[in-house]
Amino acid sequence: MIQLSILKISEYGPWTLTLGSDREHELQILQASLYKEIQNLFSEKNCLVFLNRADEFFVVTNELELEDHIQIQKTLEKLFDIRLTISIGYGESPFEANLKAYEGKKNEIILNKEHNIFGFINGKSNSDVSIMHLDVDDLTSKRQTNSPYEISSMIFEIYSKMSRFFLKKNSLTFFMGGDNFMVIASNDAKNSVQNFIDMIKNDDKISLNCGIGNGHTAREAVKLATKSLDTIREIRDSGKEKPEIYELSC
Ligand SMILES: Nc1nc2c(ncn2[C@@H]2O[C@H](COP(=O)(O)OP(=O)(O)OP(=O)(O)O)[C@@H](O)[C@H]2O)c(=O)[nH]1
Ligand SMILES: [Mg+2]
Repeated sequence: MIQLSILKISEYGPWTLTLGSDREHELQILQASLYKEIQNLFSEKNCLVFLNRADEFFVVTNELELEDHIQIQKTLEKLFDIRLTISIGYGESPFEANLKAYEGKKNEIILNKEHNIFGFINGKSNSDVSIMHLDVDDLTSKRQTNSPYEISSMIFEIYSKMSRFFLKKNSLTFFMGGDNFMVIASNDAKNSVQNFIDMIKNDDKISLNCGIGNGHTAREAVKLATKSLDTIREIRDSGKEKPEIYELSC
């Protein structure tokens, strides 16, 4: 069972207008500061925050209770002028958890009124999460013949395909920076990642490596996914034939 908490800035649109037209730099600074603080607070509790469109945050919050969310909200309320709404959901697949969080907010299922928390809490029961860490094999050599902007365009094209492919498997894909992607994965997604790697190899002539991690908390799963990816690199760099997928469980 995976638990997701979605943090969104409350009434952000109208608030941005109060800053006047010369506001973009301020919004960028606010969004970056918020992200830093939110990642700090949740990672201390063994969660990981995934940045979604810069003003919304998806957090894998396996094993967190309502009280943990209240504590974090209190800290954020002290630090920032703006307020955040938290919608929490859980499910067998990451997409289901996202739907449940969405419904919790839409139907105003209040978990804590004072701190704007809605939805459904799973907490510590039956907590499992799988993360896939995908990365372009040898992006460095592509930089010899492609300019920085061309590389970015290529990366975002892969991101778009990855998001569409894994959404069909009830899974959520996030771009982590550089040539790194993470998928909060269902079993179906893990079972079909070879098909995705083959598709990108055929259509775009790009090789991907995929490390998979399974844990009880997000940080545990992410750590194992990255360790799996690094293991693929170690096998490759030792001169042996590398696997494209490697999986570790706690
Ligand atoms: N988010 C994230 N970014 C990383 C990580 N490791 C490297 N990066 C970023 O990814 C960029 C590309 O680095 P690499 O993937 O190591 O370069 P590469 O030539 O593709 O090498 P291989 O992946 O080993 O084939 C770096 O410049 C960093 O910006 C990571 O674990 N997480
Ligand atoms: Mg790479």
